[in-house]
Amino acid sequence: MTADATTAPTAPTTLTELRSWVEEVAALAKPRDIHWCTGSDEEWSELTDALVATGTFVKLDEAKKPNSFYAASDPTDVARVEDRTYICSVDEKDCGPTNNWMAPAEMKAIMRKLYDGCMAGRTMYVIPFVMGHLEAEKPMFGVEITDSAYVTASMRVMARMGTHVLRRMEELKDAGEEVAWVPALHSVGMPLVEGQADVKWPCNDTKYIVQFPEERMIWSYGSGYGGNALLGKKCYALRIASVMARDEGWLAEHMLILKLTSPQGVTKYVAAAFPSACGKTNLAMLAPTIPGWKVESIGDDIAWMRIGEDGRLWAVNPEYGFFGVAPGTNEHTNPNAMKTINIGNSVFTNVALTEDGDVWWEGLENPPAHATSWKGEPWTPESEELSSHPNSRYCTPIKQCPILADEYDDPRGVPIDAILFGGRRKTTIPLVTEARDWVHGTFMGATLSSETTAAATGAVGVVRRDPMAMLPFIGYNAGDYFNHWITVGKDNDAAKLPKIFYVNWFRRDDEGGFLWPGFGENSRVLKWVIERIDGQAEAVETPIGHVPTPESLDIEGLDLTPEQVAQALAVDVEEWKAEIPGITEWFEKFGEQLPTVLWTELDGLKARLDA
Ligand code: GTP
Ligand code: SPV
Ligand code: MN
Repeated sequence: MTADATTAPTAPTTLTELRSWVEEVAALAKPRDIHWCTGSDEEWSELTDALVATGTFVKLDEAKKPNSFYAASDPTDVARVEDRTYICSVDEKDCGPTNNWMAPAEMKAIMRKLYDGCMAGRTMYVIPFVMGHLEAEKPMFGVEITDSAYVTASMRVMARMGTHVLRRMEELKDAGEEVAWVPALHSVGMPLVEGQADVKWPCNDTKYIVQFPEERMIWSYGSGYGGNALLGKKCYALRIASVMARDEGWLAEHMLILKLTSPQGVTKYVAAAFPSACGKTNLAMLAPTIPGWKVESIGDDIAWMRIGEDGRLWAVNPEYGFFGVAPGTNEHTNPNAMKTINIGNSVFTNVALTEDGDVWWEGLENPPAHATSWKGEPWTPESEELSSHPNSRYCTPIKQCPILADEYDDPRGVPIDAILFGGRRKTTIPLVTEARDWVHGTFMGATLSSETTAAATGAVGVVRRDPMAMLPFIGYNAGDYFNHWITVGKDNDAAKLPKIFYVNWFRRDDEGGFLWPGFGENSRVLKWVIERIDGQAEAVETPIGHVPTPESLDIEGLDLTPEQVAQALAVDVEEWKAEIPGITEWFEKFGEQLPTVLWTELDGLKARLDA
């Protein structure tokens, strides 16, 4: 349904607040027209046709990747912009030392100026969506307004959206319920004057990714890239949802969710938090190398977890698609991701385009003799430059995943047995460590460290603290967030809560090679984790927690020497002593806000290392 901006009152909804918000935004941004998204197949075709016409999309070969499209971004708009991301809480203290802050009124004044006329010459899309299940007890609605057809098409893959969501909101309202929804405003920030030709990837050098936590509102400007522009994902499902979760006693986390079934048919559910580009998607879709074990996927990036009536921690994946890192994905590392994307209905951004209408990226099998790089330049395997940006992505429907667990569709979610924290560290952190208890596990999460990746702009490979892999996504004071984790442990029956582990797939040997083969072989670590939970596997107690005895980790058929395994598992007291000043400095940032039990954990660690 398309209406002239000035006729917005004919908006196809009885939700008066939504209508007035859309009118208000249209009056400010002055789009050429307004399109209320239905989510239909026809709409997808119209959108993708239009994107092909403007050159944003290239349609891929129908036989190779049905109904799929290639896009290359502006080379300056390739990743999340953490330095342009703000938590505009009313009180600066609620933003905390790890986020950027500006007073809400000040930020709104700046952004209103930017939004004034910013959609000129463009269509304004209104996208009603729900994160999580429409049948949830309290559906988590949102409405994104965007002037980007690329964002609209991508939102259709990543979130449940369209008329059926709008109708559900209206139904609930008609039934007398209060229908809350998160207004999420996005513009690429590139108005078109009369007669001005569009560019393939409109964006603006000025970027703002802004969360107003008290108002549960998102304003984004200047970028078309995933995490900056698909506002249901990081902005809502993590930054805003983490604030809701704090207020309501649940957890919104940067975690994959997987279902693991043993050869005996025993099922367990695992959630794992690794920083961006550190292995969540790969673990979520893991193809086990050990006989008889089975992994099924539930989510690859975000988990919403609530304590159930049974006292256990139940997790749902609020998303509807995968927005996965392309480079490194292949038939060996992630066969299930390959199957998912090969079904089609996908968008590939900043990879290489081959001459036969397919996509390619570093790490994929069969390099093409010639291709067009993500920068639009001719590329061959001899080229010095990469064919694909390191943060190039595929955007693909989760329903196409051949190992999607049935439980994905259950609004109650799944009861989590184990939580894994992990990062990318060349040294120090062993392959796997079990926490002694919830507080110790919270300490592990709070001190999680990882080398930075291309998923965010800025230097790559720099070790930084990334608590619970949530550093860029905690919508409030990280000290309060640690406290929230401690409280969840205190208020609930420890025996029913998940056990916490810390993993590192990225430790290196003296030659710089990975000590652990990773990917499907990580099933061996999952097996040990499950056996620990069931009281079957042995462990050695070390100053940092329990690590596997050499015999307890199943390495049958693994192409590693016992020395290599020992190196992967080693706890080097000197290396750990060297971590202490960094952890101390990290904790000091939070002042009064840091739970004292975390200082106690640090003191305990120091004492054990000195013993
Ligand atoms: P985001 O989508 O940014 O949140 O990333 P993610 O955590 O889902 O990471 P993903 O699974 O996409 O992996 C990112 C990169 O790490 C890819 O290049 C993978 O090939 C690589 N990787 C994933 N798992 C492993 C592993 O077990 N070992 C090694 N060496 N590399 C891995
Ligand atoms: C991440 O960076 O953690 C991602 C990609 O999952 S984005 O959606 O861009 O945040
Ligand atoms: Mn992520």
